[in-house]
Amino acid sequence: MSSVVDVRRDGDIAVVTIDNPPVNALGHAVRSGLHAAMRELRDDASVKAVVLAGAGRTFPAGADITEFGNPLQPPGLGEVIEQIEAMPKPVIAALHGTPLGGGFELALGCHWRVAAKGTRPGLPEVKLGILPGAGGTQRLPRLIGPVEALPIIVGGEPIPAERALQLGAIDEIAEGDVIEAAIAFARRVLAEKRPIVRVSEREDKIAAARADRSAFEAAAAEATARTRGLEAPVACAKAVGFAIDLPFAEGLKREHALFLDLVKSDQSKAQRHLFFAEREAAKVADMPKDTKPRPVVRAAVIGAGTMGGGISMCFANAGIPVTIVDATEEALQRGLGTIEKNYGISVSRGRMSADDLTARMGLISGTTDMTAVADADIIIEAVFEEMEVKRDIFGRLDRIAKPSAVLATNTSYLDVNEIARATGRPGSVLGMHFFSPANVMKLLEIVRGKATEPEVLATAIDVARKLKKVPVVVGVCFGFVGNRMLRARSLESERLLLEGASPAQVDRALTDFGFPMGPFAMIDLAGLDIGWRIRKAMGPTADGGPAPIADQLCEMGRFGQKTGRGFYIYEKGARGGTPDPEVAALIERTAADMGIVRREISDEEIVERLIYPMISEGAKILDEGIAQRPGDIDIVWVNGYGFPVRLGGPMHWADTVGLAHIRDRLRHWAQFNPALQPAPLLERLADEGRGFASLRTGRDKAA
Ligand code: 3H9
Repeated sequence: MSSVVDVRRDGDIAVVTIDNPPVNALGHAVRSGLHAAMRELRDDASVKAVVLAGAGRTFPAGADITEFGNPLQPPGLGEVIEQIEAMPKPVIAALHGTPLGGGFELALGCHWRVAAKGTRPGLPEVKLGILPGAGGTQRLPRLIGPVEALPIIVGGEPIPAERALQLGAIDEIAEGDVIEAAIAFARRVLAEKRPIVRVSEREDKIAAARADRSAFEAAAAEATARTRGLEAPVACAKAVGFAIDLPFAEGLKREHALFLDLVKSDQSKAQRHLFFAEREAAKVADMPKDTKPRPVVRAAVIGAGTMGGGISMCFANAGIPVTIVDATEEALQRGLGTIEKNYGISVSRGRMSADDLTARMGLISGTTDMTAVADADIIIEAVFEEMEVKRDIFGRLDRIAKPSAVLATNTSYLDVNEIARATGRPGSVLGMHFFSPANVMKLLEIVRGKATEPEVLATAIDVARKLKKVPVVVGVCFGFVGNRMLRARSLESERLLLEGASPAQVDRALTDFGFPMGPFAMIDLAGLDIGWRIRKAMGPTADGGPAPIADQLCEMGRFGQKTGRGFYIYEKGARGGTPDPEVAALIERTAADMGIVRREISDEEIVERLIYPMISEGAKILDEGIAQRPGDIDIVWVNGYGFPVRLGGPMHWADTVGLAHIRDRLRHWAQFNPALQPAPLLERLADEGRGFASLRTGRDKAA
């Protein structure tokens, strides 16, 4: 018997259990184990029905992604599923956990599906740049209807068991143990002599779409309207169309052909890289294996401003009570008011119920009395960026907080070690750098100080997961990973203006590249005054280097969207900004004053000069150990700054482009600006013909 597929008997019912931790992925051993077990059970006359289940935390969560890219070892998953569907005796899937991708496809090949409470089935393949390639795009539409199947396949989000039941994707939600419930279901099927239901033979749910495709077409257009250059969502919709237009066997063939094309594509490689990189980014190589996070049942946030408010919302959303402390009653009330208003918007858009709003506001309390944080397990400081203010706060927290509390700062560039030294317990201090708006953005840079204890780090990572963030552990330096690389980009973006580009051209080159927003639209949104104040306080190289245009705009009171003017003009009610001739004239004048002769600049040059320096900075960050792996940098940029997912992040993309090419182009630009000299690590890897991926310490899973 296979070591990953167990068969036991319960009277005349056979229970087949897949046991391949951690998520019962359907790798070669599982597929061949299933294949052999099903053949035996088919031929065993004493077996009247079969229950198929997963051991441990879930029914299979999909094909084994680590096998992608290597030649397939038979039997293929599609073959195993067809074999199960063809069984002459009832096969009932007993689902629990997250039956995803190939796991859900396996369940669709069974004749009935019983699910435990809380099961979340789905077809998330699209997020890996592929489509369900083991019959999912052909069976799900036949089971629940193509219009209903479409968003599940194109969107990739798992659905709650209740919704799956409503749609007919599952047949029963079990009250108690799901395997027992599935066995009882099988006995009922046998007693009632119910005919076996093979989804591939069902036509009833696709008949309407066959007669009139218009509802499906409209749903497909809506589902693929905002795909940002991704191929997989379009292929998913196309494959669902095959279910309507083609006989099952033909549709299956076409689905598989699309799957094979996608799995080879650069986009899918990039997305699979991001899948594994996201899981690795929170792992700390030198953390002792037995490190346990401390329990966090109560949180506190210092500062009721935009960041503090957003962070507090994250805790309330996760069901963790949070106390906000601000110096004045007025600031506190304003902050609490903003939070309530933000939740109100969610309610009015139907994303949240009024009861939820009451419940979440009930978890948030405010005070001007710092001693209220005494019982908090984690305290996050989110006041403005001034070292002295932060040191003062941490000194006070040190006297008030309980000994086991984690003390975190949300600074975006200040020295976490220096902040830690303001306390008598630097081991309890670290950075938790949220991105704005904190209640929306997924990224969380967890900044490990020199003294941060492993347990404290583990607690921050655990809290990040509870807040549904994507944590990336980074080291201390100016701007950490994200803002330090952004700085390399900002430095060049103003130079491009002076040399001949317009803000609109620079922004368009980057949105064409795949960013949701260009650098100047982004500064206008964030406010030009932030960088201006930093440059004034810390010298012109502090924030993105000298910025003569931005500085002059600020002196004119043009702080961006909030003042209606920045690099662009913002008319009331208009969505984006429009170019401003006054800004164009200012740029020309400044260039002339600086003796710069303006010239035609190509979009290609813009991309090279904005993104290659970021990559070079990324190489320095790796060399210094600020980031542990190139994939960590990719996760920061994809989740915090909108780097296009289809390119897999800056470091992965750099490998695709080729490091030798990037080195050569940076050397070329360095003739005009020595700061663009390629980083030593980039030089070395390029000389050796290697990519950043070769630096990975873990096994190269996503290859
Ligand atoms: C597919 O099915 C294609 C078919 O349509 C067609 C075939 C022909 N394979 O996320 P976690 C690892 S495509 C290999 O930390 P959680 C993961 O790397 C697949 N490994 O746990 C991690 O390893 P490590 C469609 C996998 O509880 C460990 O398991 N399915 C796979 O937060 C724990 O994972 C999907 O896209 C896999 N399929 O979340 C589902 N899945 O410990 C992908 C996980 O070494 N998986 N691992 O870092 C998920 O979404 C989440 O892992 C899941 C659990 C929700 C299941």
